[in-house]
Amino acid sequence: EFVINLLKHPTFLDDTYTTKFIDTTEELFHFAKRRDRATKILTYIADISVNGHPETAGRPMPAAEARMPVPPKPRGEPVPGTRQLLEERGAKAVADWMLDQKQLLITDTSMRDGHQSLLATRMRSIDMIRVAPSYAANLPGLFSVECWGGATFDVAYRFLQECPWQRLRDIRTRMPNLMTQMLLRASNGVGYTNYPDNVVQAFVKQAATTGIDVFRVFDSLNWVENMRVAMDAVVESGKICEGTICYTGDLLDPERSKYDLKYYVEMGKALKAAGAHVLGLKDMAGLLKPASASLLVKALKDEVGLPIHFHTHDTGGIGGATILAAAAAGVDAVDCAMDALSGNTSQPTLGSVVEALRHTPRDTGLDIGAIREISNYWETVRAHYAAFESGLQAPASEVYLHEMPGGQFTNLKAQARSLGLEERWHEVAQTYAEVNRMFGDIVKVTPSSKVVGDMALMMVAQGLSRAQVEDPNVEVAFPDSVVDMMRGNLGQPPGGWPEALQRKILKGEAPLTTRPGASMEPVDLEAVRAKLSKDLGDQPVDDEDLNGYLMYPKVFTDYMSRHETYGPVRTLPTRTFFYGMEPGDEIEAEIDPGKTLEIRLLTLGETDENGDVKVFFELNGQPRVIRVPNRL
Ligand code: BTN
Ligand code: 3PY
Ligand code: ZN
Repeated sequence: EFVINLLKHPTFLDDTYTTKFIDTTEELFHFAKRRDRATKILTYIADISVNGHPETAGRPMPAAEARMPVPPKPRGEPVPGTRQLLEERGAKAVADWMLDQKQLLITDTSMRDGHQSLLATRMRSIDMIRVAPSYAANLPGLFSVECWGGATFDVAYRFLQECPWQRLRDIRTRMPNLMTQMLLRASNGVGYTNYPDNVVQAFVKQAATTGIDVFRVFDSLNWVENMRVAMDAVVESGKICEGTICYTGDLLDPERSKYDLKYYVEMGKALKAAGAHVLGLKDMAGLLKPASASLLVKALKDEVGLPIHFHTHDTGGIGGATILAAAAAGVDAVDCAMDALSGNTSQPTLGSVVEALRHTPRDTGLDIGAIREISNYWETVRAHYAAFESGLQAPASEVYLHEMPGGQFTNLKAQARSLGLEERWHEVAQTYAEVNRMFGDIVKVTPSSKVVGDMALMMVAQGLSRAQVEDPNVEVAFPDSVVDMMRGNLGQPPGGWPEALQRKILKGEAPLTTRPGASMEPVDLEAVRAKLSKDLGDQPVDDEDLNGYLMYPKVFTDYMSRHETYGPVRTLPTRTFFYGMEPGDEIEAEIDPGKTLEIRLLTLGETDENGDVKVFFELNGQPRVIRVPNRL
């Protein structure tokens, strides 16, 4: 009956259907057994209300008085911004325009790196989508809004039970004048491993179609050779290719001459030759010191000639000073996070950078009142994510020892906690630094940073020293990720891998020294689509779903099967999503534009002899009872 309803539906006949169409077209489900979306959502709320959400169990709760976040009122219609420049004149014109600007251009990272670095990437789409119109109307002078990519892609499917593509589409339509920006791990896509070239190409094409304007492309070992496929795909899409240098080490330290000015300038030139419109300078750990920023930015400006977009983290507490030094040296654009999502392992504070530059030649021209209003919104949003706060109390100079990326720091700390190593955190940090030296002093950023972290945790847990690990006579069981990296599967670092250690780890196996993608067969995309469609019970699979599956097969199909049970839970308020409802609570969920469910939880029954609980709701004024198992 479902199939017949589908075949008869005008949109299906139209040929514009997708799996989202099925999800959002309720009349298809008007037949026996298949539960409607409202029932699915009530089932989710009932389950969470009875059993709690597995991710927030035992974690701090939001304050009882945490209010529903209210976005600032958009002040009129959005005026044209960078997005129109890109649409009308193209990527090269945007780059030329950047070079012509006197003001420092600002990217807001709150919707990606901000929460990735402070709240374990757990921010839900609804909290972003609701404020997007305020960004468009009140801050039309922003250079871009980083809102996609990095870790947000798999976390959306895996932990938030929502579709990352839908998030992008919803943000894009509500911010028609601002460029959206994503972080792309070159051949590693938005994953942790090297994908076949045609998978990377398909992913970039889809991201551009769904709504990304600026692609920041980096490689976790700074290997330009391994960035070309992704960069070419971005250029081909007509969007902005920000070819990116990852900064590591210490530019002024004569003892660490591997990453010196010459190294970065050469890489900048190679990225320009590879087609970059903009040169990204990505200081993922927050290691670039103000004096080094002056030198580096000047050298890159003079010798490469592309506009430079600088990204840093405030982990050590002087990120703002580095931004000001970079601005004085002529950097074109910088990343900041809105005040309430800034500082510590996140980006420096947007409002404070704007204030610091006011009435100077680099005055950003951004409206500080609008910034404060949006930051106040983020402050109330953040209160609902108390469960995901890291507890980090202060910035620390220890970052110059361990060199962990801001996005990894709190994650690794949580991993250490789960292994019972929390008390020994500073030892983990010290060991992380030693592993880096042992691996030959490499760039540490996803996924290479994860490999260094895995090795460090293993050494601390097993009490192994660097000398023991390097000793050919001591048997060591290396983590899989370490073996994989030494095999050459993440590519080559400058100067290659330390040979003796690599030999010990590979036990005689010959490593790959060429680009991993060059020896991977292309994936037969239509065959994968057909198989996925079959696995999903003959649902049509659109390009977005196909690309989600290609990045993360199991994460995607798990998401789809939970979606079948719980429906569009992305539309629930964040407090309800993580904590359910209490008797007397009333919420709204807009499951389609203009179609809103009004949900009241009346009461929770006793657990019956089967271990089930009846939960009594009112749905749009009508009584509904949902039975869920009590698993506590
Ligand atoms: C997630 O992916 O972790 C969040 C989505 C739902 C998990 C559901 S919530 C109700 C039920 N209880 C659990 O412990 N898991 C599922
Ligand atoms: C990511 O790849 O997710 C990062 O944030 C790297 O800095
Ligand atoms: Zn970052």
